[in-house]
Amino acid sequence: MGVKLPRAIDYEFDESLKELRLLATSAGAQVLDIVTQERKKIDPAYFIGKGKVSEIRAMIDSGGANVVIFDEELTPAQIRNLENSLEVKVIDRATLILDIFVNRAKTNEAKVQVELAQLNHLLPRLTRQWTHLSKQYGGIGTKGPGETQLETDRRLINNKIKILKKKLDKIDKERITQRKNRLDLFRVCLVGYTNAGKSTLFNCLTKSGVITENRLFSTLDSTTRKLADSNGRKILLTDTVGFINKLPHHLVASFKSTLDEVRLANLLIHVVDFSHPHYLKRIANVTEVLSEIGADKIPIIMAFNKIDKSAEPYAEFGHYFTPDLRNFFISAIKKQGIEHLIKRITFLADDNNSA
Ligand SMILES: Nc1nc2c(ncn2[C@@H]2O[C@H](COP(=O)(O)OP(=O)(O)OP(=O)(O)O)[C@@H](O)[C@H]2O)c(=O)[nH]1
Ligand SMILES: [Mg+2]
Repeated sequence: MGVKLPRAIDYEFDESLKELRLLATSAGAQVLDIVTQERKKIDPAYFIGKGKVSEIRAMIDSGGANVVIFDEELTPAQIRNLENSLEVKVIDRATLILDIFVNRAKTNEAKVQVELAQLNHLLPRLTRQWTHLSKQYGGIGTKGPGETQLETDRRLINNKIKILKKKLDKIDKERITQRKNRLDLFRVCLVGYTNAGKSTLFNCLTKSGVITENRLFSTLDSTTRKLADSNGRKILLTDTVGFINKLPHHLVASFKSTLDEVRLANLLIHVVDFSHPHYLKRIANVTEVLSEIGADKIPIIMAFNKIDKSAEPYAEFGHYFTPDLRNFFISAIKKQGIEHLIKRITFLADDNNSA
């Protein structure tokens, strides 16, 4: 379900819904229909108009959908009202992204980070319906005297958040020690929009076999390896979680320890899916997140990927031969343009070492 407000730009609205569809299929859902509505402003009680709610209800009754996903963030009251009227689960974009994260997280660190993000997301949205929480997080005698179920749930979540933060602090400390051991190495991080081809490029540059997939957020855990073909130089490459448009701030914050890796790198390679029609907008999204996490002062190279698939006449861009050599046009799959990129990385590493 997408709601188009007067300020919305046509292609951005369509793009966002297309992405929501991809997110839904990445989460394992089957998309039956996409419903949109143009509104002057959102309805405080239902987000959409009452008539639209009835229309969706009729679609659910005839088509058998069991979840409705909204592209925008919903308030707890809106979720409750919608669920009462539609009698199916109602979630928003952030919850969907979190769902994908939960399923993808493999390492202990990623799991703790995702659980923290979930709880931070859940806390302000707690309503009476969350009575199962005391079972999940509590135990015997968890309900304090005179507490309502809601207060108990809030307290349990806050306690759990404290525990998870402590766990993360411990993981953070281990990371800091790890990083100290790597201080004399040149550290390069691959960053970029989800599905841009970061992991494919990572495999190509390090000759490893990280999972790459044509779905959103296939990588959640960061992996670090040595750059191959670096002629004995000590260069470390890290593959990281992808960014996405409309990623809520608290979600970004929960990935702090993963993103520290980015913040503390000597060089970032911003991987762009050059075959995507709106790659410029995505570059802007990624640049925004980089500045949000305080990584906007780190030297950066642009790697325009998937040139094998792109209709853009990249050679005419002339970037190839700009004096600072910051732009590279590559195909990670076909291994085109990779040697130029490696040359540039090793040059910058040598430059850094001699400085
Ligand atoms: N045609 C083409 N496809 C590519 C290229 N590089 C990557 N892909 C495909 O793009 C999809 C995403 O690649 P990944 O390497 O998993 O992308 P990612 O940036 O790591 O994605 P996340 O981990 O989900 O953020 C896969 O289906 C890759 O096969 C390329 O140079 N050309
Ligand atoms: Mg990846």
